[in-house]
Amino acid sequence: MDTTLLSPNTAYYLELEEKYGAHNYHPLPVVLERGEGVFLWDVDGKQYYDFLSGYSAVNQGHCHPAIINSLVEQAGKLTLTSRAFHNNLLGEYEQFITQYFKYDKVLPMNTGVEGGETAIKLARRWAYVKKGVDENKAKIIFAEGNFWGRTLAAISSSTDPSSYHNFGPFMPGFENIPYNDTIALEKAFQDKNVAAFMVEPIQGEAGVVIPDEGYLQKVRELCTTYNVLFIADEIQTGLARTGKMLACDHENIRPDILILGKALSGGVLPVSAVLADDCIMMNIKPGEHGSTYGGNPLACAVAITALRVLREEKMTENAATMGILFRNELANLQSPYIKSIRGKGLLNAIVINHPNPEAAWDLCLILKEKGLLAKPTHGDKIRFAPPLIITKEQILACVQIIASALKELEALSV
Ligand code: IF1
Repeated sequence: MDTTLLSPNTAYYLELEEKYGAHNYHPLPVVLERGEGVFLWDVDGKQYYDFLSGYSAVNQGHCHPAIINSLVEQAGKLTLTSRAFHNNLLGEYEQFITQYFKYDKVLPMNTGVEGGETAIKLARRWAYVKKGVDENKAKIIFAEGNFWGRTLAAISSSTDPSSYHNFGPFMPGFENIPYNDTIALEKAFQDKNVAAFMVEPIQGEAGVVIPDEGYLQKVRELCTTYNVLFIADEIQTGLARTGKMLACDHENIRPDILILGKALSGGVLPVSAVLADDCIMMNIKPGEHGSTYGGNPLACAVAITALRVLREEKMTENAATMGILFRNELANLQSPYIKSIRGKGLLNAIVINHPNPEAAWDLCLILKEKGLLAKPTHGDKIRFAPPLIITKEQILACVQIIASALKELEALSV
C-alpha cells in the first residue's frame, strides 16, 4: 500500500506486517497500542472511539479493570494444567456459567470456531446415540450467509466464495437453506437424518441481518416437532451485545445447544463455551473430545469476571437504550448516503448509498481521521458496534463525528 501519507511511525509498523505477515487481512491503516473503555490510542498518541470492539469480543470495554485484575492475579498463580489433571477453577467456572445460562453442563473450548465444531460433534453424536440415525448419515442444516469461522468445517457451510473458494474438498453432511425462511426449514426437516439446525439469531458477518420477528420461535417449534437440535451461534450476538443477555432472549426461546465466545473473556484471551443439557452433553465420553487450553484456569478466572461485570454494570440495559438512541440519531441525520440503518442493541450496521463502490471504505478512512474506528464489510456496509459501556454523551459525540464524515464524503463526490 502507499504509505506516504501516513506518519513515519504508522508506516514503520505497516511495512513490517506487509513484509513478514501473511496477507490474509486488509486492515485500516491505523496502528493501535493502548485501549481503555470505549477508547483506543494509536502509536502517535491519537485517540479514537472504538466502534468495532474487537468484533464484539470487547463488549465490556478495553482493559476492563476487574477483568484485567482477574487475569493478572490468576496469571501469577497458575495458567495451564491441561485436562489431564483437575484445576481449582474449572469446577467453579462450570457451576457459575451453567447457573448463569441455565443449562446442565458446559464444554469449555477456546476460539469461537472450536465452539461451533464442538456443537456439531455433539449434535452428530446425539443423532446416532439418541435419535437413531444410521452411522455417518447425520445432516446439519445451516442458513445461507452463515459465518462461524475459518476451519475447514466452518467454510464447508459457507455461501461466501471468499471464505471457501479453492479450499476444498469440503465436509459432507452439511446443507444450506435460506435465512429467515421457516418453510424451507420445515422442508429440510422432512429428512429423518437431520441432526441439527445451526443458526445465528442475527447474522453478523452477513451485515447484521435481522430475521423477522417470530423467526426464532418458529425455528424452536419446528426443531421440537421434528426432533432436531436447535444450535444457536451466539458468539457474536450473545453476552449483552443486542440489548439482551442472549439474542434468543428477545423471543424468549431456549436453544438446545448454545455457543458462546468472543466477549466471554472481555477480549483478553480466546475463551469459548458450549452449553447443553445432559441428554446431549453426556453422549461424549472421556477421550472423545477436548483441547489443550480448553478450561484452563486463566480462562476460567477471566470468564467468571467477564460474565459478572456484564451483569453488575447492567451492560444489557445500556446496550438496549444506547442502541435505540444511536439508531434514532443516525436516522435524524437524513443523509442521502445512508441507504438503511439496522441493528439491535449495539450491534448495528448501515448500508451506504453511493455511486463510488469504495465509498464505505473511504468513509471509514474519514471516520478514522476524525477519531472513530469502524470497518466496512461486503463493500457497502459498515458495522457500528462500540463497547457496551458507552455513555449517552459519547453516543451523541460519535453521531456528530459520523455526520461530519458523511459531509466530507459529499465534498469528495462532487
Ligand atoms: C475474522 C465478521 C465479526 C462469528 C460467529 C463464530 C465465529 C465468529 C457468529 C468464529 C467470528 C469474526 C471472525 C473475524 C471476523 C468476525 C466477524 F466480520 F466476520 F462478521 F465478528 F464481526 N460465530 N467472527 O461472528 O469465532 O473462531 O473467530 O473466535 O477475521 O475471521 P472465532
